[in-house]
Amino acid sequence: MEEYEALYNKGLEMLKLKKYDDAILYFNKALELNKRYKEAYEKKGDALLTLGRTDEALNCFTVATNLDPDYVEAWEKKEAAHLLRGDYDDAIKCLDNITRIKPDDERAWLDKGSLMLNLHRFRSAVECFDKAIGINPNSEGVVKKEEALKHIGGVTKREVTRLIKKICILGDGAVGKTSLIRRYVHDVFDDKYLSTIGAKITKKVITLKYHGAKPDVVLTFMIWDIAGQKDYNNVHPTYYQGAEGALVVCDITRKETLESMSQWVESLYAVANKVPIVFLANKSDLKMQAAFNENDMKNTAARFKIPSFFTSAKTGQNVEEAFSTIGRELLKGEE
Ligand code: G3D
Ligand code: MG
Repeated sequence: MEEYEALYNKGLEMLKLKKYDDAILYFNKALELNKRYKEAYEKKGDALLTLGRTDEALNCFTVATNLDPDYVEAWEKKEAAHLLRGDYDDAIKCLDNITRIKPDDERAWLDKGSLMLNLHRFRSAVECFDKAIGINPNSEGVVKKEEALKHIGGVTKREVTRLIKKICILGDGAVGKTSLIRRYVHDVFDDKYLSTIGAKITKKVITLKYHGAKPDVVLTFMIWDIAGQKDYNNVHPTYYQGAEGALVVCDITRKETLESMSQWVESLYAVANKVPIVFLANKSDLKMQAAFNENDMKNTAARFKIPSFFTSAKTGQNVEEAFSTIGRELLKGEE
């Protein structure tokens, strides 16, 4: 093995241990020995992104895509970084490259179409969905295209406000955090970002309609899933940095998961001030095995003046409501 590869592997190990600064040092050393080491740029970008150093991360991904214009993972991460900054046009340029590299990938066209749809670029959205349908006639692009076509012709384009918000999903292990995100984000499911560092960012764009009373709001959630951390003592503070809201989840079949909710709140508040939170008592489909009741949940939530829901990632109960509630709470800060 070449020395730069050994250094790169060291960097990967540091990422796994969540020692992001050390990881960056190793990637830098590897890059000193091999200036064209695109993987090292990409992984260094991951570490920087986790540390909230989005601009520097963006530089790394840009170097990686310059070194290899067909480096699809780097384009995908660059897209995520642009979305974090709210640079939609730059994100679209990344998607253009992804569909150039993978012209037969239905998912890539659906992703691009969904972003276009949410940006109210309906004609471009239709073109993307047509591509997806060309690859797979039963594609979900069929329904999406209908949706885009409804807006073309007749409908005057309304003004919209665009916002991007980072939210974290917290709670003890196995309460259903990842399942809730999967249930919620069924259309655009991008869980490939940052898989090397035990965090996943999933994006979801929603439109909050005000029926002409004021501009509609296109809200992009960047949902950070705290993967692999079993309790609040093990979470790296960078996960919380820049978070503007959170969902704190417990499992109705295990009372101890309810009891640790306040600690999750405290550990978030310590880094991200008093951002809006919604409490979720998940697995509500398992009523027979419930270890606490609605009052216990309300009491815990009332202590922090936090809204609460009983949800089920399995049946979908209250999942949309939970996310739209945190969405509306986030917007209160904008008005
Ligand atoms: P986590 O991300 O909080 O660690 P996961 O939790 O989303 O990985 O879920 C942990 C387990 O709980 C999974 O079971 C998942 O299927 C299950 N689960 C999540 N939400 C619900 C729910 O609402 N109802 C029921 N009945 N089960 C749920 P496995 O067996 O795959 O580990
Ligand atoms: Mg999980």
